[in-house]
Amino acid sequence: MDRVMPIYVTQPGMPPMEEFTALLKQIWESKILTNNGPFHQQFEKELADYLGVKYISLFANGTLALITALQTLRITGEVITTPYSFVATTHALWWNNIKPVFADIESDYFNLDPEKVEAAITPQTTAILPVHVYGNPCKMERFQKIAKTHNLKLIFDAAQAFGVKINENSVLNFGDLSILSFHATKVFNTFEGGAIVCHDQKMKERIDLLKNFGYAGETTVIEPGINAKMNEIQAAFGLLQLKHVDQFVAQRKTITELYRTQLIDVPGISFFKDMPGVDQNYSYFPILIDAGAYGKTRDEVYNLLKQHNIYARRYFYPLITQFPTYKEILTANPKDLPFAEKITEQVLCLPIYPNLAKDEVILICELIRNNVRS
Ligand code: T4K
Repeated sequence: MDRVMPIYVTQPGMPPMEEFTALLKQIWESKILTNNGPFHQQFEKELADYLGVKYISLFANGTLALITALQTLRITGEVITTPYSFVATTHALWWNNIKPVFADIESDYFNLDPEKVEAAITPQTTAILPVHVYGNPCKMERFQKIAKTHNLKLIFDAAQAFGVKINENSVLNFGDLSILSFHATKVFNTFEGGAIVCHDQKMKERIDLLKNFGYAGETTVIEPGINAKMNEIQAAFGLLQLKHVDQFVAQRKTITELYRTQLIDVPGISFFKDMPGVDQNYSYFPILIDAGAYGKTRDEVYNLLKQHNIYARRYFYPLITQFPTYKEILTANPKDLPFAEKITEQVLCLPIYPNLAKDEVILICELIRNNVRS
């Protein structure tokens, strides 16, 4: 270990502290801490404008947003989703007593494969839950068509896709609902936080009820909702973050471009190109390590970086289907997920965050370059 300061896979972008303390003062004075307070209302409005969506409902975190999204649409039975995601995607189904059914991912951007989804539909299928992995949009129009043909609901897990647009239209405008995460590790954070995006006022009212115990007035409970509200401190922080997020994304883009130029000719290392027509958010920088061509395995590279106090992460390894919790209850046959099984063994997400220094990126790339067949 030769670095004193560790480099983690990410580090949150933060506004200047004095901007935040000014807002905290207002919270101390008003004593409104939560339950749709003034910062919550303002953030909801400004966030919808920023993202280019009609209706948004703020949440305490992305997992509660996803659990509530499924409740909102009254999903039951079986839902087809991806094994290549953060476990929260499937946990949200589990918490709703819904059986996850897994289909394989595509070879280009590792998102759920629409053709594999269509082949997996049964009479028990009620919905499709794709994920925009690393913020790269999945084939949304294709999924919309499949959902329409088979009369299924469509929820996008857009936890990693804050601000992403395709042909200048937010990815959040597709499907029945989309959820976002504003966790500390995301491009846009409110410490913890999340949201559901929907397309009409009635749906928003239902979501707002469900995240507040199902309360519709002092003495009326419509149905057993949950407490999933965002508080005033998160909302105030979010308002400030909106002023800085464009700069955070621009800094991430610069880092992405530097990685690409530094790693372009390393045998056995590959990475994504920008998707045509897409405004990316550069949330992750995943590389694939082909052990045959590179001469070392992904885990050897992961450990080499660790020895230098650099903490890359294997998002997403293991696959959700490989966790004992799911392995035991699933009917998924690993042979049905050959591409996901391959990618999970090769992927490594390199550090990327707004303040990551150029020389740190170069050091990481030199370690990877010098390690090849050494
Ligand atoms: N769906 C998808 C597709 C998701 O990716 C996620 C979350 C969700 C749903 C659920 O949304 P939330 O309920 O979380 O809002 C992280 C995050 O906890 C998780 O939010 C995220 N996905 C997932 C991909 O990654 P870990 O266990 O890898 O995080 P952790 O604590 O190891 O953090 C990574 C590094 O970041 C640390 O080594 C240091 C740095 N860090 C982390 C935190 C928390 C900081 O510098 N400051 C911090 O406060 O899961």
